[in-house]
Order: sequence, then structure tokens, then C-alpha cells
Amino acid sequence: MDQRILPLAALLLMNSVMAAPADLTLRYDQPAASWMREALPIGNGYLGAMLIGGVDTDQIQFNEESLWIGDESDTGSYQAFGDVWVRFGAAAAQPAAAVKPATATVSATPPGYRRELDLNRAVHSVGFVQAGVTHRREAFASYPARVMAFRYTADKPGALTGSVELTDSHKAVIRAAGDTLTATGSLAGFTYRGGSSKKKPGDSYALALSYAAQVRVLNEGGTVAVQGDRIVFTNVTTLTLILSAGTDFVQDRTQGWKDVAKLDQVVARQQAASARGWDALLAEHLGDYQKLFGRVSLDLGTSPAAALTTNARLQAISTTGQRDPQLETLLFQFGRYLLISSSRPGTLPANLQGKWCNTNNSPWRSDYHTNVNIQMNYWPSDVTNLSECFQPYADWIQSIREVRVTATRTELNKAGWAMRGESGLFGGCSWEWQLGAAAWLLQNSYDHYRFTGNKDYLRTHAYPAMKEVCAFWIESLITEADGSLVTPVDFSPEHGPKQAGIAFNQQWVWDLFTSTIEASEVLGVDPELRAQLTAMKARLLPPKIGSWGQLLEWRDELTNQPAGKEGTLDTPSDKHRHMSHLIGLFPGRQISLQQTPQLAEAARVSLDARGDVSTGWSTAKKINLWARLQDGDHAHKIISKLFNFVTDTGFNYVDGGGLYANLLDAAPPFQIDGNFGYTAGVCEMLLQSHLDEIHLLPALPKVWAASGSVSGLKARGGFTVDMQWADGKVTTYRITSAVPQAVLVRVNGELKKVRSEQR
Ligand code: FUC
Repeated sequence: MDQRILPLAALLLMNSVMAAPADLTLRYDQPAASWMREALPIGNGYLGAMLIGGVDTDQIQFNEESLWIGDESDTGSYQAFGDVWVRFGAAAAQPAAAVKPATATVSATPPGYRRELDLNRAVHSVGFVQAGVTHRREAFASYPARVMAFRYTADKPGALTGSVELTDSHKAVIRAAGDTLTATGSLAGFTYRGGSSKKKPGDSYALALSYAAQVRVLNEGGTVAVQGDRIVFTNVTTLTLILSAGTDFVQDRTQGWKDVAKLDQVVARQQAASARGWDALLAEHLGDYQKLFGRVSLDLGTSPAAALTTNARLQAISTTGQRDPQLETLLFQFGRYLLISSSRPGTLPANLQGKWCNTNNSPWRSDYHTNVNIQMNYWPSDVTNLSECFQPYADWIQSIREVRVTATRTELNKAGWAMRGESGLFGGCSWEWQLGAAAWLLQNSYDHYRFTGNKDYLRTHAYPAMKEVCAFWIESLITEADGSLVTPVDFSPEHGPKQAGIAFNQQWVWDLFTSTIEASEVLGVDPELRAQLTAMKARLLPPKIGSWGQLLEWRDELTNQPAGKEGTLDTPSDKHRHMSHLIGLFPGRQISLQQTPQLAEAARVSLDARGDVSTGWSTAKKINLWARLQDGDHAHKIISKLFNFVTDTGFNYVDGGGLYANLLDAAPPFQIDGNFGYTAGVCEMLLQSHLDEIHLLPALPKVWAASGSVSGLKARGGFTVDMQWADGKVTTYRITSAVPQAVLVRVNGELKKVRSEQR
């Protein structure tokens, strides 16, 4: 046994220290004045809500994940569902449409107001004292019950009088009956009016989903009654709302993607949850959520600022440059919170805004972007011990394979399948072809197998899709005069002219072939295909180093720039956000310091030239890239850029990346991939396992070196890793797995073979 593996007594002590939950709370002293910058998200994968915590007028803006327009030929767009308005006292006299909560509530904020999101419990709460009455309000989204629950309480009996209304974004019929509000409607006739759509106003999609939502208003004390299309409550002490919503979407092409029975379940879920009541729902929610969230703890040090409001902490970092290590930890765990809240088994994958979206023309349709964004959403799932959260992504890929095969045959006349840059719920795509993107989806997919070792999943989900995309590339690769294989003309994501042999595609084909060869061995199938892929992989045009030591993004070093573009492509002044030629370094495994040091150095030159400031998701990507180059200090320098406090709601795709007050990542605008990319980046700094060894602290920055600990991270091969460090060195570590087995561990500069412990 390795001497660094601690005796049991020490481990018990370490676990008991780690078991005390850290304070992981986002705190504010005002209601949210902006949906994007300040409202706080809750979600259960199926439903999401952004909460403003209003005092007299409370707005619950909510989403249902399958509320999509689009079809098998066009991306369409994710849609906003609607709002629940809860208005108290005089505010209840106003019609919902006239209420502007951002201004109405801020001016009325009582002193002592608190608004919090507790990540340890996934519960949102608001507290304040008004006219001598103490108010407490809580909200959570339950995955097991598939509803969201909201509770308003006052310590003075009968103190709550007001109204509840339901509004919708698509001309639904709204009815109030008894204590229940119901919205029913259809998405027929709605099209996306944002940019790069194939559709013109008035066009329709081949599919149109129907939808429904219900809000049940439950009272303790006082009365509730229907008044027009709203419900009024009078002299209530505790008001509980149960919100259920859904569409007739079913993730099955053979059923035409629809099943009308799904709409009845909206009512059934509301009734079942209402019958159980707040306490039972909350207890069930905590058990469900904490089972996942509690698996990982991280300690990067304490901050004097931890008791301040979250916006004050961001402000302090921006103005003084002072670090706030507990905020770094909070943001890490926020990424895990967001993943659990937006991606659970049986749900759809997290889109560009997770599941949170308040408009029907959201930026980039709130879609599944495949040239980096959806992939980035799933970077933290396995390594942060949330493998279950990966399942929606795998299921979505599975569900659209046939659609993609048909589109690829029809539009490109090739076998297998490929994606365009934008894609939607039903597999319809829009914008440019992005030929390497499908291989990237499958890199995530195969990596999920590498983490979990789940051969059933590999056999049924990842491997069949990998074979199909291999078929596309076997037909599409071009043989050069010297025998090398080159990918056809394509776009290096969102950058420069289209060319054959771009690094992005060459590297993704290398990755796909490598993984498919491995997978066929694991499953003991397809020896001929394996031999063919092995031979073709050896002939793939390799990555090339350019005149200033950089890795080439295009096949040739571009010297003839298009007019007006001089000096911007493939020069040290090119700051483009995508860095698509570095995917072999991260998240791929073609380029590494250990195995291809010259290419790794060229990747470093390229990455360095792109600079430290970019959009939110690109900044997060750079953390991971610097971590793979084992430069912890540079990775942390990028983290400090991500803590740029963004206080407006403008767009900036060049250098505006940062965080809003609610810790959602600002691309800008809000785009959730930056949150997930950051969480993955912190892991990549602490633990790497892509080269079939577990490397502890591969990129520990000086600012984290003094002491710290992490427990529950996952390494490929099904291992769980706990460790502590001091003065930049690992002091204790423990590696466990379902079955004890030999594993290579690189620790404090030494590579050792150890045996994992039974988990
Ligand atoms: C990528 C980026 C854009 C934007 C879009 C949603 O393609 O290049 O900046 O974030 O995704």
C-alpha cells in the first residue's frame, strides 16, 4: 500500500472535517433589478425559474425545457414560457402588465431585506420586515416531483392579502378555477425572428408543440377565490404555490416527437405535489439534490469578504484587485448547482442559457451550438462527480442521429452524419456546416465512458454514433498526392476563410478515430473497421508549426489575407475567441506536454498570443487550456479576468467576458457555458487523467498553493480522488474505486503505481 494513503483514523478525521458544509450562499440586499444580471435561477432539469425576490410584486419568470419551436430541418428556437405574478396589498390592485417590478420593488425595499440562494440546499429565500411583520419566502425546484414550489409566510396571522396571476408568452388561454390557474396553448405559427434564421416572418415549421401550465394556490389561514382570470387571497398567513408545466414533446422520432398524453401529466403532477404539501416536497427535494451536490467539496482558503453581498464581493475584486478565494469556490460549486438544476436523467441537455430564457428571440436561439458551446456545458459533469447529469446530452445525441443521417445524405451526399453550427430539439440545424462538430459531440460521449467505465452505455449510445460519424469521415477525407488524408473545405469555427485541412477538423478526426479504435477493442467488435481506422489515422495530415512558433489554425500559414483583414489572421495580433486549433490540447488528447512537447509548445505560443481577455466562454476555455499546459499561474490569471464584474446588459463578443451580480457568466450576454467551463477549469488545475494516469495538482497556482483540499473529484477509469495540499505539495491523497485496482498516479513530481481502495 502506498505510504501516502492515510490510515483509517486520519481519513475519518479528514472526512469529518470535509463533511461540514461550507457556506455556499449567494447573498443580496435588494430585489433583482435585472433578469440577466441579478435574478437568481432555480431549476429541476425540466423547469427553470428566475426569481427577483420582489417585496410588493414578486415575479416568477419560468421556463419549460421542451418549449421549442423548430423541426427536423431548422433549429428553431427555445422559448420563454411565462410568469407567475404574486402581488401584495396595494400592488394587487394593478393589472400584471402594468407592473414593472424592477423599479416598483426597488423603491419599496424595507431595511434588513435579504435575498439568498443556498447552494447546499438549492433553496432560494427572501426575508424582510415590513410594517412590523416578518416575512419569509422560499422557493425550490423539485426533480422527483417535477414541480416548483414557492412559499410566502408572515409571522402575523392573516397578514397576506393580494393576488396571483399567470401570464404566458404565446397567446395561451388562461383560466382561473377554484384555487388553480391554468394556461393552455400551441406554438403553431411562431417563428424565430433573431439572426441567421432560414425562416421569414409568416413561415411555419413542420412541427408545432402544444403546452400547458398550472399554478395551484394553497392557503393556511384566510381565503382564496377566483376574480376574473386571477386568484385573490385574503388574510392568509402562509401562501404556497405549486407550479407545473409541460408540452406534448416526446423524445422519439418514431412517434413524430409528440404524445398528447403528456399534457395530462402536467395536471397530475400538480395535483400529486399539492396533495403532499410543502414539508414533504422540501424533504424529498433536499434528499434528491444533496445526494448529488454533496459529493464534492473544495477548500481554496477563506475570505474576509465572505459575509458581504455577492455583488459587493465582485465589486471589491474589480476595484481593488483583491482576491476572494471563497468566491472562487462558490463559483465552482455554482457551476455544479447549475448543472444539477438544468440537466437530470430524463430531461433535455442544457442549452446556451441552461434552461433559463426570458424571451422568444433569445441570443442565438438559446440553442445547442455545436462548435464549442454544448460541449463546454458538459465538461464538468463527470469530473465533478455528476455523471448522471450527462445523460440528457447522450439521449439528445441518440434521438437526433437519424435526422442527421438523412440531412447529411440529402445535403452533402455522404454516409454517416454531420452537424451545422446551430441545432435544436428535433435535430434540425441552421447556419454553416461545421464538419468536425459531430466528432466533438462524440468526444464528450466517449469521455463519459472513460470516466464511468459503463460498457452498456458505450455499446448502446456512444459507439454506434461514433461508427456513423467515422463513416462520414471515411467517405469525406481527401487523399493528397503524397498519400496524406485531409478534411474537405470547412470553416474554422467562426474565423477566417474556409479551407481544406483546417486544424479543427484534422484534430477531431484524429480524436474520433483514436476513440473508436479503443472502443471497438473494449467491446470486442469490428476488427476490420479497427484496422481501417488505424491505417487511416496514421495518414492524417498532422498538426503543423508556423513561422512564429505557433500551431497553425489553417492548413497553410495564411499570407494572403482577405481585404481589410490584414494582420488579423494567424499573426500574434489575432485575438479570436475560438482557438479551434488547440482542441487537441484540451479537451482532446492529441497534444500534450508529456507526449508531444513540441506541439504543446506551439499550442502555448498560439494561446499566449490570443491574450488573456475575451468573451466569457472563451475565457473559461483558456483556463482549461493553460491548465493542460500545466501553467497554474497563467490559468489563475485567466480566472481573475473571468471575475470581471459586468454591470450592464450589453452585448460584446470580443473582450467583455465576466460575471454578472448573480454569478451567471456574461459572454456578454448571459451564456451558461462560461459557468460550466470555469468549474471544469478548476478541476483541470487540480486533477488531470486524460493520459491514462492520475496527475494530482498538475497546475496549482501560487495563490492556491499555501493549503487547500478537494474531495470527490472523479478521474477516468472510475476513480474518486480526495486530497489535501500544503506549500504547493500534495500532503495526503486517497483514490477509491468500486473494485480496488492498480492505477498510475503522478504526485509531487513522481509517477507511481498504487492500488486504489474499495469505495
Ligand atoms: C459561439 C461563439 C459566439 C456565441 C455563440 C453562441 O459560436 O462564437 O460568440 O457565443 O457561440
